[in-house]
This record gives sequence, structure tokens and C-alpha cells, in this order.
Amino acid sequence: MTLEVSRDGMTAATPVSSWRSVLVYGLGLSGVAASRALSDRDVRVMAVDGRPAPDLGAAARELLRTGRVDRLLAEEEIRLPAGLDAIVLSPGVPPDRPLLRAARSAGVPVLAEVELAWRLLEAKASPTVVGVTGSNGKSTTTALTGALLEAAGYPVEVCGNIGTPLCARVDGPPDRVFVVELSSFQLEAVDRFRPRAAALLNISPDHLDRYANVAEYAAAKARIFGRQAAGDVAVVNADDSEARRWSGGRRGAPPAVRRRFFSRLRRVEDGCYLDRDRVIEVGPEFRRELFRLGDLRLDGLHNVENAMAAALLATAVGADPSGFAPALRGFDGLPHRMRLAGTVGGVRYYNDSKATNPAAAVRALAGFGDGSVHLILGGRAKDEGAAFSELASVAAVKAAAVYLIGEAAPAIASVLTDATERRLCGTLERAVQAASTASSEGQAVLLSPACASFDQFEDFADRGCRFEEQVRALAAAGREGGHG
Ligand code: UMA
Ligand code: ADP
Repeated sequence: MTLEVSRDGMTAATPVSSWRSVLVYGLGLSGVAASRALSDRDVRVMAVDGRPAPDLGAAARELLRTGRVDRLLAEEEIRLPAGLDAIVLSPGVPPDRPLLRAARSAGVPVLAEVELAWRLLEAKASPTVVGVTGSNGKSTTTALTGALLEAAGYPVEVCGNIGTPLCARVDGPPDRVFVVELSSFQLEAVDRFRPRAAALLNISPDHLDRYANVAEYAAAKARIFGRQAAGDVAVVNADDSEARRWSGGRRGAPPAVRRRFFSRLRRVEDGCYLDRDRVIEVGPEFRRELFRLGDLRLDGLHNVENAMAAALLATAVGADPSGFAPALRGFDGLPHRMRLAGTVGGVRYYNDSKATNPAAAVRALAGFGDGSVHLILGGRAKDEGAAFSELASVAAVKAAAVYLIGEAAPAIASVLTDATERRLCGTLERAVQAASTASSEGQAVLLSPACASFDQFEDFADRGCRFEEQVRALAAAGREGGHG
């Protein structure tokens, strides 16, 4: 599959103010927000969704009931309605759906929800948008950037893939800074979207159920820089060779864009780096301290990278870094990312349900002692076998045992080394039970599943909450039994 949306001139330049009729594809969070924004501007909205109306969420049903979305088409109904100005695409909808192919051959623009939001913002003023993408660390970096900008006195909207669509934040007071987490899915269908500062944190294999190969996935991510121009800043992880490669050259940031690098490992010429316990920012004519490692409440070296990226993004839009250290001291992370869910009988239970690919789980394991972790892995793999091999070698060192759940259990079991003790548990409940029985004081039980959750749960948050519930139940049982 090729991405049919090109950087240059995907769409006719008709302003949204002249639109009359739009089809919104997907009526989840993105589609609901886009539909509301369009109907508020008197654009006729039709929608298409693979789910029938009664199965949609309450907000979508309300839009249909009140006539703000005036028609719901079934996904198989592949005829393109006449007279459309655009199709607004939800990120979860793959670009090769028949209706989208038909739209492209008929010359109807297909735009991401974030692209629509950009055009609505652009119509009012010159917006300040900060974008964050990468395979891992997007949500944490997005939230951190928001916290640093707030500490520097900016009114901030933190939105995008982190949970609230940008379209839902478009209307409101002027002069806000929009910090937007962007997935590869969203970036596939952006066109004029131009973040003043944009970060590419890292690239590791992910979503290979949607992309033919890693290059196609990375190319979608690199589109974050596509419309940047002189005066804009591209923030790039110097320690990640793929991020470096995709941020420059033909498909990355145009030459006029200032590329600023962050590195944990070596000095950079323009950007920031770790010098013992201090993060130092350097530019052509200056050098200053941004924060110290001790200011970070988040564990893990990957979070040092996330904080460095956030600091460069915040300074790119003008933030004074003097408030960064206290802001970092006040940030204790997002739910479901390496959170201590409880300590039972001297065993620490960590919820890292958001680790939905192998690279994220590898990072999670890095912080533990050898042979000390009872690791729960599995769910719906986004890729077959190969991607688990690095995780298998790290698990061989760090894990006391591995507990496998969900669809991917056989694929993961097949790449674990012979020396790695493994149990096929099926469900999360059985895995937590087995891990709690086998673990001993001083060890940890870690849910860092390296897979998506959709085979057994609503989403990663549902999986994380179920894990935490079980940990609470274990703690309660421990108290009743007289151990704590
Ligand atoms: N649908 C179809 N046909 C399809 C696929 C979906 O009709 O082929 C319909 C579904 O029936 C449903 C709707 O589309 O009614 C859902 O749309 P969606 O999957 O795009 O999800 P939204 O509710 O709009 O949420 C999206 C992001 N989801 C995805 O990208 C899959 C949310 O990220 C994001 O928070 C939200 O927009 C707001 O911006 C979630 C996610 O899993 C957390 N993201 C992936 C990730 O982080 O790895 C990319
Ligand atoms: P994303 O939004 O990209 O999924 P999150 O900030 O939600 O990223 O973090 C998800 C998981 O990825 C974390 O629980 C952690 O295990 C891992 N992670 C976070 N930051 C990084 C990073 N910079 N590099 C690699 N892995 C990371």
C-alpha cells in the first residue's frame, strides 16, 4: 500500500469557510469532534462508520439524534455522495478503504481530523502549534511540554492522540499554544499542518499491521516536518539513527528549518545534551542549564530523553527555562506508564500497560536488576515474531519468569530463549495470580505487554485498570491474611 497523500498539493486550496458538505469517516472521538466543529460552521455533515448507529458512542448518537450529522452511511456502502468538499478521516481508518480510493480518484480531498483543525485555526490567526511524534514517549513528552509551557506562563491546550482531538480545542481564547501528540495514522493525511516546533522522538517498528514496512511507517511520521519553513524548529533525538535520518533529507524537515538535537550520550552543537547530572542547552551563541536529573520525578533514562525533547520544544516557542526545574519536580507522569500500582508482601507491582510495542517494554526492563522481574507479556501483536527478538534477549537477563497472555502468546513463546522460564496464562487475571505466587520479597511484577490490548480489553487504559484492580485485591487479601 502506498500513501496516496503527497506533501505537495494533496488538496485543492478551498478554505473551510466555503465548504458546504463534508463526509466524516469514523464517528469515534475524532469524528465527533470534527462533526461538531463543522456543523457549528453550518457545514452539512454526513458520516460513515463500520458500526451501526446503536453501537456508536453516546456523543455520536446524540449528533445523529439532533441532526447535526444528518446521515450515517454503512461502510460497505461504497458510493461516494455527490457534491462533497472533503472527507475528514479518523486516524483508525486505514487509507485503502474503497470509499477513500473513490474520493481520491474523484479529486475529493481526504484530510485528517488534525488537518481540519489546523485549517480552522489558520482561518482565525497564525496559530502556535507544537507537534510531538515518535514510536514511544509521545504522550509523556506532550504532557511534559504542556507542563513546561504552563510553568512559563503560556495558556496551553494539550491534545491530539493523547486523548482530546485538536478539533475539540479549536474554539476558545486567542493566543493559546496547542501541544499536539501526533500518531503516524494522523500524519498520513495532513497537508498544510505546520507546527512551529515539532519533535521526532524515536523510530522503532510499530503498527506493521497497517504499514507494508518500517520505511512506510517512518515516512508517515516524518510528515510532521513536511510543511515547516524558516523560523520553525525541528527537534530530533540525536541518539536514534532512524529519527536522525528521517528528520533530514528529501522527506524530512526542509533545509530552512532549524534542526535542534537532544542527546543523552554526547554533546550536540545546537540543542541539548546530558553533562553528568545536568541538561545543558547550546546554540550558536549561548550555553545554559535547562534542568538537572534530580529534578525529574519520572524513572528511566527514556524519560530524560522525553524531558529534553519537551524542553527544546518549549524554548522553541519562546519559553523561559527558569521555570522548567520546578515544573519537572511537579510532574509525576501519566497513568499506565511505569506506575507503581502497589507493593504486596515486599513485591512491587508496576503498571506499564501503555507499552504496546516491544521497544517500549525493552525500555521498561532497563530499570530493573537482573533476574528480578516477573514480566507479563502479550495481547495483540502489531507485527509477527521478528520484532520480539530484542525483547527476548533483554527478558533472558532481567526476567525471573515471563507470563504470557492473549493472542500473541505463542509467537512470543517461540522467540524466548530456552533459559527463560515462561508460563502460558491466557488471561491477565491468571498471569497476575501466577506471578504473585512465584515472586518473592524484593522482586517486581511488571505489566509491560509489548502488544496492543484489543484482543481482550477495550484499550490499554482498560487493561491497566484491570491490573491495578487485581493488585488492590491482592493487597486486601494480604491484609486479611495478616501479611502486608
Ligand atoms: N472505524 C470505521 N472503519 C475503520 C476503522 C474505524 O468505521 O476501518 C470507526 C469505528 O467503528 C469507530 C471510529 O471509526 O466508530 C473510531 O475512530 P478511530 O479508531 O480513529 O478512533 P478515535 O475514537 O477517533 O480515536 C482517535 C485515536 N485512535 C486511533 O488512532 C486508533 C486515539 O488514539 C486518539 O486519542 C483520539 O483519536 C483523539 O485524537 C488512541 C490510539 O490507540 C489512544 N492511538 C494509536 C496509538 O497511540 O498507538 C495510534
Ligand atoms: P506513546 O504515547 O508514544 O505510546 P508514552 O509516553 O505513552 O508513549 O509511553 C509509553 C511507553 O513507552 C512507556 O510506558 C515506556 O515503557 C515507553 N517509553 C516512554 N518514553 C520512551 C522513550 N523516549 N523511548 C522509548 N520508550 C519510551
